[in-house]
Amino acid sequence: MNDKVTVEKTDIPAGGWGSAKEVGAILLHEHVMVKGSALLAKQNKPEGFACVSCSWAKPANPHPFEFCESGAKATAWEITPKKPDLDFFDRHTVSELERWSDHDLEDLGRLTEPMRWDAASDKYMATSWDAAYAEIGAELRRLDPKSVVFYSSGRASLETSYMYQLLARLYGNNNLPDSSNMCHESTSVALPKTIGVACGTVVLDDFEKTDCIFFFGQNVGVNSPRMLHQLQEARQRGIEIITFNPLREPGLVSFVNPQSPAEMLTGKETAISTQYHQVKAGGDSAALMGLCKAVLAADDEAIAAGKPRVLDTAFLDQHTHGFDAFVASVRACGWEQIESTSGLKRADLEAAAAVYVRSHAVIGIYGMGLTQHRNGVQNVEMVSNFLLMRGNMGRPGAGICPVRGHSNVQGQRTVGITEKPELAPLDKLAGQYGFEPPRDKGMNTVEACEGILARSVHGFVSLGGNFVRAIPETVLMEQAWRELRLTVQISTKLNRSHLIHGEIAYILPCLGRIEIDRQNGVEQSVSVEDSTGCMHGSRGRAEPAGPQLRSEPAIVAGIAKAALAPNPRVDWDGWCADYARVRDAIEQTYPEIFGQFNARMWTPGGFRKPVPAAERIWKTPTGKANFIAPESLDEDPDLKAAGPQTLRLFTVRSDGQFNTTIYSNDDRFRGVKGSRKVLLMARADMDRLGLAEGDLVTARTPSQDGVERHVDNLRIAEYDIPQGCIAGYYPECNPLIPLWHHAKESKVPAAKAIDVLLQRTGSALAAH
Ligand SMILES: Nc1nc2c(c(=O)[nH]1)N[C@H]1C(S)=C(S)[C@@H](COP(=O)(O)OP(=O)(O)OC[C@H]3O[C@@H](n4cnc5c(=O)[nH]c(N)nc54)[C@H](O)[C@@H]3O)O[C@H]1N2
Ligand SMILES: Nc1nc2c(c(=O)[nH]1)N[C@H]1C(S)=C(S)[C@@H](COP(=O)(O)OP(=O)(O)OC[C@H]3O[C@@H](n4cnc5c(=O)[nH]c(N)nc54)[C@H](O)[C@@H]3O)O[C@H]1N2
Ligand SMILES: [Mo]
Repeated sequence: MNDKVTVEKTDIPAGGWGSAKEVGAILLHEHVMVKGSALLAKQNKPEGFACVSCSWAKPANPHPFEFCESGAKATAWEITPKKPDLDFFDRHTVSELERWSDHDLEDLGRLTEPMRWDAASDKYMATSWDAAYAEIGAELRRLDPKSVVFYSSGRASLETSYMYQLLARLYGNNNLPDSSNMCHESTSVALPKTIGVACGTVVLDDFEKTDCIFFFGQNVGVNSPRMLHQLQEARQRGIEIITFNPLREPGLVSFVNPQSPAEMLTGKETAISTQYHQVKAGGDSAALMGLCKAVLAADDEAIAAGKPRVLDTAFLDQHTHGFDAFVASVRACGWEQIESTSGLKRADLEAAAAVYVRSHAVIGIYGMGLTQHRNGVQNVEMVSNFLLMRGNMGRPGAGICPVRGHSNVQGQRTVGITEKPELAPLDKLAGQYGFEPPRDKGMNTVEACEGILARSVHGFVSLGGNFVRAIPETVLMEQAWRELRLTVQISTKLNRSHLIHGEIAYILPCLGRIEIDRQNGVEQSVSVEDSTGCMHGSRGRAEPAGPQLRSEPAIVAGIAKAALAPNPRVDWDGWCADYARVRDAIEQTYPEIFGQFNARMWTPGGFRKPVPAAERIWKTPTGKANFIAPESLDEDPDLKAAGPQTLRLFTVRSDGQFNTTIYSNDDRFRGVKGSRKVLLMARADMDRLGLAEGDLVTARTPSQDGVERHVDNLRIAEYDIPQGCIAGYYPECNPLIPLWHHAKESKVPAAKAIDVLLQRTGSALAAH
């Protein structure tokens, strides 16, 4: 149990010696000291491999070591020589492994043989690739295509993802949920409405030209640390960075560049945020409303004083739609409501707005703190509204910058992984491959879960990821998942989605992106899209973890050939023999984005896809950039709080994890050591609820639907966090999230605002 947990007050900067030490420690833990450090030098470099951690942009002129602590951990984790020994799966039943922790499962190392679950012994047993494909193909042919889901986690390359969406569509559905359904789907719904693109408008160059950065709900020091270089450079130019986050995240407070010898020796920190606003979880729409209100007030004053306008009226007239209605809603909203919903003071919001007003070019950056809310789509629309007021969109140094998660999550969407038929070039695919693609809407992540709960989904194929652990509603979902007829997991490491499994269950182990992918003796490369819409080539550099491993494209092709009738226009074997041919096919489907794909894929800094909003071309129904007035500032209009005892839980990541992959139980930056079953809580709430540091509690979601949702044995730790809010770790707290508790429109599970009640089950003293 977690009785050794400690929480220390930390004020450590991101980077610095702590970071260098962590890189050394993980290389050592994974036994890859020499191999690892040589490989890290190739990370995010031309002719090297694209990091498998985050999707932050890769500069044309990389730093000598264009990697970070998090990227080094992800690399070491993938290239580890550890693997389960030969009879491991013979010694352990699957039911027994279910009791293992997420960390211990993945810490077994790389899976190297295809395996099939054996019902009689309840064990995974090695099988051959041919036998696996044959049975999976036969089952898929037996199942109703509408009852099968093809999930992908955002790591797979553009080549694999393109082949995978084609597999689903040739098979007969658009059931292509993606990890982005739990992530930035709120962005992909909001931005097409406001500015006519589904992605950000900012590129690295804009960081050199910006005057001011607003930063909402993204933990840069842990989740996209390479961006700290841009932020540090901006700060050294005197640029203000204004942050909204309920926690004072060290990476957003200060940074010591581990790649600068001078800084490392002197310990000289760069302060990152110049203003830090500890907004309540779910309070961002209100905070942004306050910012917009203050901008309008400044404009009113300018008019009254006969000074130049604060609003960019020329831009507003020429380029936008809906501004008057938006202004009316801002004027109608009172400061009292803004203050109580955001938890911030009017004067503080006015101070932030004052910086905005005097800046010429502003970037708005955000992450999961905005998207994973009931109002997730509206939160993104509010950032867009705020930027548009002064024309901060589509000009140098200005724009919107959603920080995507997985290293190719944005790219998967670009090449057709989507459940929305209108977003895929179905006519093009029909012509190119001579078939009639399904035109009906497929299932996204939440809808796939609903289908599994309703027992109408029977087959589930996963291209990477750990679906069962990443989704909400853990208890009901795990029960229903076991009733699936077929589960197929294309994976690198053992995880919970393999142990909770269907009647026929396969694990198909694949090469990771860092490994050399040889097809017929020829080394292949793949490509990915970064957060700023730039495409990069990636070539594996490490020897594969085992001779039996197959590449992701080969596995997708293997399943396709076994499940589908032959189609002379789809040359699965030819594609696998030479991935350049897949890129040619991608180019044929998307000529505007991927023209000269093979020739351009090694462009330093990547080649960018067209982003019309970056040129002030608005591909919206109005032909303009649209202001959208918020519907409600209340984060959870339909969740009736169970009274003053209710706390709002938001789930976060630590530096010791990559999503459901848990490297360690420590959260170095937040000072939590020894356990992840911790709830961070304000002193005032502890006093109010009679809880002490170290107390054990059960967290429970106030039930409206008769479903019991709880997590036991969480330990209370005092923390600097807004009153009424508590923070816990993802995925440990996922059993608390009801499936229906998701963002309106985008259906992103609202993992950043979950109402919970706490019940004390043990005291601090009893534990020691
Ligand atoms: N090392 C590492 N890197 C990663 C990942 C990883 O797990 N580990 N995951 C990858 C993936 S898939 C993704 S999507 C990204 C995720 O990267 P982020 O977007 O940074 O996601 P989180 O860590 O979930 O939390 C984001 C931040 O939001 C804050 N927050 C919570 N609620 C609110 C709120 O209501 N308002 C505001 N303003 N802030 C809030 C939290 O305090 C936290 O600092 O990172 C990617 N990179
Ligand atoms: N409560 C809560 N829930 C959340 C979130 C949150 O903030 N809070 N965040 C959400 C977000 S943003 C996301 S993106 C999802 C993440 O959901 P997923 O993307 O589904 O999960 P991961 O944990 O990234 O998947 C880890 C597994 O991927 C496999 N893998 C690793 N590398 C490779 C590879 O190269 N190829 C293949 N085929 N497999 C590989 C390994 O087997 C590993 O066990 O979780 C979501 N869930
Ligand atoms: Mo994500």
